[in-house]
Amino acid sequence: MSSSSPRNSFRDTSPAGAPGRRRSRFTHRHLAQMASYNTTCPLRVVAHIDLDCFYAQAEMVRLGIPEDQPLAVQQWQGLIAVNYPARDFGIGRHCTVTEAKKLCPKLISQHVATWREGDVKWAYRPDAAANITTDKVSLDPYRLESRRILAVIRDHLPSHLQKVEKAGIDEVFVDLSAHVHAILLERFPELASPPPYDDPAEQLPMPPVSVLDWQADALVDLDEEHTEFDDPDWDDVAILIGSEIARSVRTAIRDKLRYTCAAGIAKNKMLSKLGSAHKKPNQQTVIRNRAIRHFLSGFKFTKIRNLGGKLGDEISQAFKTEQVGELAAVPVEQLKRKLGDDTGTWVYNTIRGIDLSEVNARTQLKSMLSAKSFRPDINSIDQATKWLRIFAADIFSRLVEEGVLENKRRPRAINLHHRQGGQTRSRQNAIPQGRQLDEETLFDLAKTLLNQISLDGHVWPCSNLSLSVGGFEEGITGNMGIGAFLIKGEEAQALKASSRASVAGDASDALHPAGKRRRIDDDGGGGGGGGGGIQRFFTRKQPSVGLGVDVRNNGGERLGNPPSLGTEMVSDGMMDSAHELSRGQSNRHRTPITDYMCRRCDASLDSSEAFQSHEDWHFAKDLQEEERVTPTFANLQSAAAASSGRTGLPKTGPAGTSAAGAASSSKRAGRPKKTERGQSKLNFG
Ligand code: TTP
Ligand code: CA
Ligand code: CA
Repeated sequence: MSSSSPRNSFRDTSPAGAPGRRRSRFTHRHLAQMASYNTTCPLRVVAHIDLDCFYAQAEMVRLGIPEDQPLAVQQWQGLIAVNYPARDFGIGRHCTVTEAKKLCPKLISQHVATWREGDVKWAYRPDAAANITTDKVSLDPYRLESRRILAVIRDHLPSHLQKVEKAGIDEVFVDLSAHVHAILLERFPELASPPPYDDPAEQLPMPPVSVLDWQADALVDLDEEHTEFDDPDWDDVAILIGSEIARSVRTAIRDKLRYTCAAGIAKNKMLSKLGSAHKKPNQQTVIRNRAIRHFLSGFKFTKIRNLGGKLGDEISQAFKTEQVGELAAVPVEQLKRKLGDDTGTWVYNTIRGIDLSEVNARTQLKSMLSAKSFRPDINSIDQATKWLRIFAADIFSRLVEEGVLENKRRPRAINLHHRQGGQTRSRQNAIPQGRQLDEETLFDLAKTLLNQISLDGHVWPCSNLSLSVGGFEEGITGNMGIGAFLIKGEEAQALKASSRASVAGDASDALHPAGKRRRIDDDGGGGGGGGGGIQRFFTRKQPSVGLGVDVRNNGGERLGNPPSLGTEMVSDGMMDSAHELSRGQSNRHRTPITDYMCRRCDASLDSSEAFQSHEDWHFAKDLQEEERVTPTFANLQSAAAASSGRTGLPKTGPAGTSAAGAASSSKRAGRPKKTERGQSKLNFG
């Protein structure tokens, strides 16, 4: 997009040189921080973009189905995605196909594509639902669409000013800070001049605008003590520009690929994600910094990432509330006393909308997995071999997309996991380097691993098989990638250890150096640093299958499959930072395949959201530790105060519980009544 295109979003209705204008709350340093994606920058702008009813839209686009036609995507007898017209009939993921058809007889229920035993390619088959024993779900069509969408997003943004994180099969975070920074300097040339006295701590001039023309579909109302008569400051302007960019990205996706999506625009990942979920479908929600408190205070904190589950339970018991607004009245010291220092501080910040997690511009896969749970169990090596053929074809077709034929990237390790009732066995092997990797090679390697497993004897019946590859290596040229000679530390050990046998409990041995290994029964708040560690809140599920890769259903989102569904596992590697084979994480997955595991502390998370938020917590904690001298995180209140006016959420509890709250309440008095959102004439001078 051209950052210089004229906009009507700003109108300066101020008399020239209006007297008594205050300076901005932001400094030249804050402005400069935008360009370097500093996560503590109070002018930061992050967007979260999430496709509407993604698999359903993919089928509608593929089949050319009119937008108002109710449609659901079926997997065996269950539904895994439901379009919005079908939702109007009360149809949801919880319905079976039969129930859904009762609710809406004209519903189109399109079964997902499947691989079929003996076939070499996945296909959409009219009889798939009846063939759960011989078919395996293929999510390739959605993965491909996901890539096309990502490509449109990246093409649309200036290549040198983009930071895009694929956060799921149908969603991305985009840190727009540097892009917005460039547009700010272009539209407001006064910002480009050096600070007075060359002092970056000097405040910026106020924006020369008195009206911001928000076109957003949903603009979250301001906090009680803010009104639309308040002057906009640079954070408002920045978020407005971010909103324009998000809108133009959505338009590009719509124009080029016909998909609609929702977006949230705010100052960090957590808020932007809550924003995109706020109004669906095909809308975008803007949460200005001055609206954060209002926005969050209406939430139950259990809806916030990582505050569901055990931690949420503990908090609600300790403080007798589930409301953010009420918890916000609890002083940080009290939170720390009950929850430990780290967690107390983290909770305190999180419910105030503070989230310093970075948008990770990683979009590359770290592992791929293809798996099948058998109903009924399979009983012979012949049957298993047929599945290995499918797994090899499935994985190879994904490797081709990743550029394996051009030697852009190739995996170095292959794993096979076998489950028999409660017992699991796994074998790993190195993938020979130095010659073109092909499907046959993968198949042969898989057969070798299966043979090794079957040497154990008593391996039938088998209830689940999964094949995975990982340890990707970049840009190999020539026959023997130089990378093969440059494998470092843990990775080297992982490869050396290849082909070593492992069974259930010690499955991690084969790929992980002893120092990094964690005991499966290690329940200690270990990673969290003792009593206060957040990890203690995450349930550890008994691991059953050892495998160091991403294990998810249906493209990696949380699962809501009816119990009768065959369990399919696929990986598109989007959570793979946590599962990278070479990183020394716990080498296992667990029977309930809904789990995510943190590579740093072994915490087990039950959704991708929880996982992300858990990673964010680590990040924030690291930051806190790095900055012990001038603590940034715990004491972010000053930064937050700069960006959101002040820190505390509105006091709903006893008076005087929060200094910030007290400060704000005095300001509240005598404010004019709220006016039309965003469009109003703003008062200044
Ligand atoms: P979501 O983004 O959670 O949901 P959605 O895109 O279908 O609907 P919304 O408009 O509310 O965002 O998931 C993205 C896709 O992931 C979804 O289309 C199908 C798949 N998925 C499953 O297969 N099983 C699940 O339990 C969930 C939550 C998603
Ligand atoms: Ca979605
Ligand atoms: Ca999603």
